[in-house]
Amino acid sequence: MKNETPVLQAASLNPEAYWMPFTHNRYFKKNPASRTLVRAEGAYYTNAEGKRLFDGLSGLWCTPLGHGHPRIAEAVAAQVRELDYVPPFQMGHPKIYSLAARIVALAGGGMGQVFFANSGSEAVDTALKIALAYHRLRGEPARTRFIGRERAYHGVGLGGISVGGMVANRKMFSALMVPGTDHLPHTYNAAETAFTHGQPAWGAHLADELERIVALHDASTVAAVIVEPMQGSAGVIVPPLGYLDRLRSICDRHGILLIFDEVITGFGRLGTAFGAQRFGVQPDMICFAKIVTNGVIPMSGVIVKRGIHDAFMTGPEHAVEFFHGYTYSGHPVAAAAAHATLDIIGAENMFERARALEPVLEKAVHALKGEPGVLDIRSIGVAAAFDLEPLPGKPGLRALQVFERALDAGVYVRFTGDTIAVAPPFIATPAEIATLVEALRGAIRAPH
Ligand code: PXG
Repeated sequence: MKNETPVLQAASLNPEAYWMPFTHNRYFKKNPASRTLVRAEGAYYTNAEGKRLFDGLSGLWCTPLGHGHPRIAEAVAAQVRELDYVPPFQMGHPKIYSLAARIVALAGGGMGQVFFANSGSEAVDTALKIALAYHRLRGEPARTRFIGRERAYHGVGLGGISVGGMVANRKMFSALMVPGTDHLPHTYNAAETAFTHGQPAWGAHLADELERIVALHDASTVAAVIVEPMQGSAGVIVPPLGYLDRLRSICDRHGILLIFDEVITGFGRLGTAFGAQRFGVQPDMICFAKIVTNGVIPMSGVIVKRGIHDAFMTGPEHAVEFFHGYTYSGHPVAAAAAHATLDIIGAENMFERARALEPVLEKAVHALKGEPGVLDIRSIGVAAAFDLEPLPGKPGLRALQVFERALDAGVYVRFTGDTIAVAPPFIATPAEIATLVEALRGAIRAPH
């Protein structure tokens, strides 16, 4: 009986009215059943054909504790009954106070406050606005420029695409870009770093480009530098050894804020609470989202150094200090999901499990070296990616084929361009990692 439900649903699927984000809509809608998910439990999805799929990407990098965790489910249900919504402007609720304190404590390093939003994109745009206002409040209103990086993904807000570095996400919208942004070069160089395990030894010098960019515009015009400590969407581009430290010292030298966009790396993906800790570099602000609620309820935020927050706390006490926020900032149901997520991370030693899984994933995925068309393999934490040689004249098709064959073999992964990325849940077993990678090996080897 239980198995019949998905099959019945498959027959009646009609996604016509649904405009899908970041998806080849027409291709998808020709055959939606295998990619329509109807159930999730632990590390597995079930699709509308009734097939179980290992969740090789933790949803979209966001569900590492596994799906349907009873503790989160109960916390959410109880919160809906007790206090389902609180207006965040001029009102508050206890769970968001304690959540902010927990997140500040996890971040350490002089962080003092959290400003909540709902998506990574909103967190990024919030951080950029904080940076601008901060400099203005401190009497340096000319500091208006932002410096992002090539290949960066900072979401789809107008600020995020301006500092982002993905051409396809920017080219249609150039008229809306935040003026005055500039970009660091990305750190990817296959000739120097292909098949590196973890952080490449080559590339720290690319941080010195920041000196050049700052000199070009003059430091007095630069508000902030924003980078993902590890570029996730671009295909797990791992920072070269010493690179982030150099960015930090250049920012310090010129009074520029350093923002880490930790939407993917926050809350354990690299085996530490934040990438800042993994790489030993302290930013001035951290953007987070995704894992903070194990993906169950949308929530994001910006963690700021106490000094940044305090710069806003001027003027009459009855006046609003920062004209920014969202209807769902600090939503109580999201706060309940986040508390439960942090409880589970503590009770089930999830950061330790992520650290234990790192060498397992690294070894398994690097064993794909030598398979046909595999040009590079990268890995760090519980994340890895490999690049495939594009089919002649058909960029992207090869990775799509690998993705589809992997689905047939019972594993869900991410494809983008001709890159395949995996970010399995922290609850995955070594046997499941082996199955994931062997399914990918079969998918790579199959003729196209
Ligand atoms: N910053 C970073 C670093 C991200 O990875 C965002 C901001 C935007 O978050 P929202 O919640 O607005 O989507 C992200 C999102 C992928 C992939 O395939 C990654 C993301 C989203 C979709 C796909 O790698 N990260």
